[in-house]
Amino acid sequence: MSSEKIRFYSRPAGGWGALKSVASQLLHQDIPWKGARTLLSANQPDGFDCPGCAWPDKDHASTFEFCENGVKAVAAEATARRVGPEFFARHTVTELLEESDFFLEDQGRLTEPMVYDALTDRYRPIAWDDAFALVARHLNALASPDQAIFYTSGRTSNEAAFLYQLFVREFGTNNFPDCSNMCHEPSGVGLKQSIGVGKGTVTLDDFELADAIFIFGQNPGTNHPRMLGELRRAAKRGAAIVSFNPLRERGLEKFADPQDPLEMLTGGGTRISSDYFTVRIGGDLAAVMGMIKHVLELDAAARAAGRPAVLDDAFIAEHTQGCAEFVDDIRAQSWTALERASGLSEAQLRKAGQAYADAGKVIVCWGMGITQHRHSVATIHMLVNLLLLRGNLGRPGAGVCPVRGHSNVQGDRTMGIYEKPAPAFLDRLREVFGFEPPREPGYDTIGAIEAMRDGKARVFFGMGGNFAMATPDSAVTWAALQRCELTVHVSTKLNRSHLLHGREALILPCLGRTEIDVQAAGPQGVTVEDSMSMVHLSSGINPPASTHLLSEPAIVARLAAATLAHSRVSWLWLIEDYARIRTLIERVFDDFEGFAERVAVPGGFRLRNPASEREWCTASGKAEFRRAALPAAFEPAQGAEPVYLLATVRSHDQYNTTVYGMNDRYRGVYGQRRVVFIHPEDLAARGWRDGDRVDLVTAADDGSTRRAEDFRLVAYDIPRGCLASYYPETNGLVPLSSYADEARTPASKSVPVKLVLARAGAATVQPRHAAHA
Ligand SMILES: Nc1nc2c(c(=O)[nH]1)N[C@H]1C(S)=C(S)[C@@H](COP(=O)(O)OP(=O)(O)OC[C@H]3O[C@@H](n4cnc5c(=O)[nH]c(N)nc54)[C@H](O)[C@@H]3O)O[C@H]1N2
Ligand SMILES: Nc1nc2c(c(=O)[nH]1)N[C@H]1C(S)=C(S)[C@@H](COP(=O)(O)OP(=O)(O)OC[C@H]3O[C@@H](n4cnc5c(=O)[nH]c(N)nc54)[C@H](O)[C@@H]3O)O[C@H]1N2
Ligand SMILES: [Mo]
Repeated sequence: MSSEKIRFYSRPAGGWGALKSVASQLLHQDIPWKGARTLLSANQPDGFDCPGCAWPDKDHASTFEFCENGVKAVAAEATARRVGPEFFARHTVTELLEESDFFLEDQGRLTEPMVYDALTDRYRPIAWDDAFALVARHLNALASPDQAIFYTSGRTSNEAAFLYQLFVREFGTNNFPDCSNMCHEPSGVGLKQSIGVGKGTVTLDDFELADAIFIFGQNPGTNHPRMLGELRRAAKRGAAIVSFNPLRERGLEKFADPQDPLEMLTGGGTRISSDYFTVRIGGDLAAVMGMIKHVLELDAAARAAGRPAVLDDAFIAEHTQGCAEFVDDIRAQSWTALERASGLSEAQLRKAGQAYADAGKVIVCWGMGITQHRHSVATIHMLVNLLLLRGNLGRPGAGVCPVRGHSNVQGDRTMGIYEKPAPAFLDRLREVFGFEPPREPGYDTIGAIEAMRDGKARVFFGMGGNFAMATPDSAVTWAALQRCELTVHVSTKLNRSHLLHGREALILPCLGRTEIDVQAAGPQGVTVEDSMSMVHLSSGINPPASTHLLSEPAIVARLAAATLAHSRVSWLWLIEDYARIRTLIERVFDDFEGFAERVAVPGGFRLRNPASEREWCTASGKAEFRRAALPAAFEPAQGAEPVYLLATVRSHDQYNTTVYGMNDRYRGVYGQRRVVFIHPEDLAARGWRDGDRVDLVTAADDGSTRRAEDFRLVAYDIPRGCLASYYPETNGLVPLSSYADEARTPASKSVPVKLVLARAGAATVQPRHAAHA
């Protein structure tokens, strides 16, 4: 681990830095170089799907495409480290709570089911059957099935997710909070309203045809490194790549492909973005409105001069509704208001609008910088509006691309992990399985926390993930979890959620996706769906981390068999051969017709996406122009105690709540994570210096004090009034009541905070770091 320092990263993303980082990660996980290649060979036609992210692979059959953070994700699972019963015997839970999140995960893979023993304040081993009996006893003792909560993180396979939702619905509830609630929920909600499908419409082929690719609020160099391959090819053939991001992200600026000998030799790279707009946090809605305003003005001028229109009149007439009112609305916006809200000048907004108008085919991508605000759904509507104006939907080289996070988060939703299931889907479950599924909507993530807090939910079951650290308002959430009668986590690694437990608690260790899963019929594969609706097989190739591990489908099936005395489902028979589960999936979802044959083809198959065929499953039967009010411009309070907007983001060395290391190479941060990026003039305005240490305090008048202590200020190229810091250290600052309208995704990219100088003496002297503006 390197020591604390801040040093501007001047090289392209990727390149030798990436290779070096991989080598040190393998060393750290005690993985020998020899054999590392097979161990890590993700995304091969007959191997496993990379658990790193949901970005697709060309035909899913390409030779190993190098991805630094994919390697880190696989290495973290393939680690030689183990956290077994001896470890738990040595440490009380109270002691472990003192350790960092990095320490907890870094202990290695969980090896045996463990139960909490209140007498000794320790976890001790428990037999699988006893563990299932314990959960069953709690579930069956509840006054109502709605008192139980079933969380899902997004690595769970289609087969496991399908069984899980089936079990929970037969048990009797729709309480399915999932990581999607904190992630791309606004994309699902907004797209469904606008174009009738809550998913992206493009494929990788479209990336080869697009004339312009717009990237809003996404950091692919860190979070979807394989996407840089597509962007690099697009840039090389001259496509415009336009980025909107308050931070200058290295991966969006320049990238050197570790598989390109020339770029590696010369230390050169390919420029990625042709234009980069450092929009104010939360300012994208206004920015896109500004782009549209410019496009409308271009169109009016063209028509007046007798030139061809800029808008696609035929598409608008045939396929959309609401255009006229929408256009009036945008025309009525003043440039001053748009400038204020976006933090960009009229000239910049016009330039971005021009890049859009100049391009024949346009793709719009986005990530968490768009979805984790109060007005996220409105922003997504606006992105769709922009595309609709020139018919950039449902044709080659154009469309929407919400870039998903977890590798099967999209598939989990497809399989029915959703707290508001459609009636038709429930009808189908009833037809196929002969039980009456619950009809009432269940709790989402925010709702689940409130229900536990208020004593309305008593059992928490987590299928993967790290609920305690991923969720907002940590003090409230932690107390809520601790109020439960029983908390259960199906996990691969130790994390804080295991330590903030209910009166009784279980840790159930499972196989990871990279591992061989042997059932009665032999080794099993599972299926996953990537960010572009491609469904394909994934088969583990590594020996399991421990002989005691069960697969996720086996855990669900055995729990269901233990819990449901008169089940209509032959649980244990189903998991003998996962093909049997796929047969059921095929019977429930029409889109999976011929599942077995279609998924056997290398690369798998694409689920139908009506919007990409210009079939609009919306209320009106058309693609809808949707109007949005400009959110009140955030005015940093002047004076002694200014309020800033804080975005909580990922470093280069983490996977969500899993911290792999203390560096964030591309942002020049080494050996530390408690940093806050701030504009140099905002520093100067307070009489502070780069390197000073501060506490962050949420500016909310709800009576609670939310404080995160001792962060190092780092002067950075970020708009004034905006701050960025890492998740999950800052999750305690996000109020539970602050979330996206309609989608209820925590607004973790726009937290109003004040800065307070940390106690004198806490500060350590750091070299001064010039902002690289
Ligand atoms: N290595 C690695 N890969 C991952 C993950 C990981 O943690 N590590 N996580 C996975 C998951 S679950 C997800 S959802 C994705 C997340 O991938 P991303 O969507 O890239 O996630 P973040 O790092 O949270 O933030 C993205 C960007 O939003 C910018 N941003 C912040 N506020 C705003 C704003 O108001 N407007 C705009 N335009 N930009 C803003 C930030 O500067 C940052 O560059 O990655 C997935 N892949
Ligand atoms: N402030 C703030 N909060 C955020 C975000 C943010 O940007 N800012 N991002 C949000 C987003 S986008 C997301 S997706 C959520 C992520 O929330 P989660 O999905 O809940 O969190 P992860 O950190 O991905 O989960 C890590 C744990 O998953 C377990 N695990 C890993 N692989 C497997 C597996 O194969 N099976 C099982 N059963 N368990 C496994 C390990 O035990 C590990 O400790 O966090 C959200 N929270
Ligand atoms: Mo995510």
